[in-house]
Amino acid sequence: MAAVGAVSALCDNVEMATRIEAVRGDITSEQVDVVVNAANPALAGGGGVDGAIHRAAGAAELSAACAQLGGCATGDAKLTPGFALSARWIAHVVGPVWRGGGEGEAKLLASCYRRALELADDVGAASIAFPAISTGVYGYPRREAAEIAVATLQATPTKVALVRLVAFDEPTAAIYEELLGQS
Ligand code: AR6
Repeated sequence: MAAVGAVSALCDNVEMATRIEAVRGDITSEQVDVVVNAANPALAGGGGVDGAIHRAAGAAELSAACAQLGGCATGDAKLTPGFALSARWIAHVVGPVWRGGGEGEAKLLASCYRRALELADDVGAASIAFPAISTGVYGYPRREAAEIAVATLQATPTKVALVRLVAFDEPTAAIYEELLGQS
């Protein structure tokens, strides 16, 4: 799917000069240094964006790399090469399963965005693309998740110059655009 309706806004943290853009499309096509994957704690692959990334990166190689990592806690992130993706790296994050909002879901979701940025900084990445973590199979309401994504990315110091929020569906894209002050 082609990216349409690109919007952007400068991060609040202007001295970091981090640009946050929302785009609609398939994250596996992103031309960035780091693609973020919405994985599961076993890093075992799955459906949704995880399945798409495994297929595009090369399922055999990526699964073998993931198997070396010993899983990943909810709210944390782990890095593998991007293999056949244009991206050099994949940051596998594990978002929280939505259980009504009273079980620390917001903090865990924010942690995913922070940890992925930290790993991107560790490898000197200039650009990173995020899917709407937890808003598919894991059931996080898309508006609440988007608010956490944007607020966390705006508040987290990073050397990453470009952050792309990749929405797979139009309602998510519209929420990102609204939150970033674009139309
Ligand atoms: N590009 C960008 N976004 C996508 C793509 C794509 N190619 N495909 C789906 N999305 P989900 P979760 C969107 O379910 O909720 C997996 O089985 C999708 O529309 O992929 O964090 C894992 O292995 C939604 O907005 O991730 C875990 O078991 C967003 O990506 C579990 O699902 C996230 O949906 C993780 O669930």
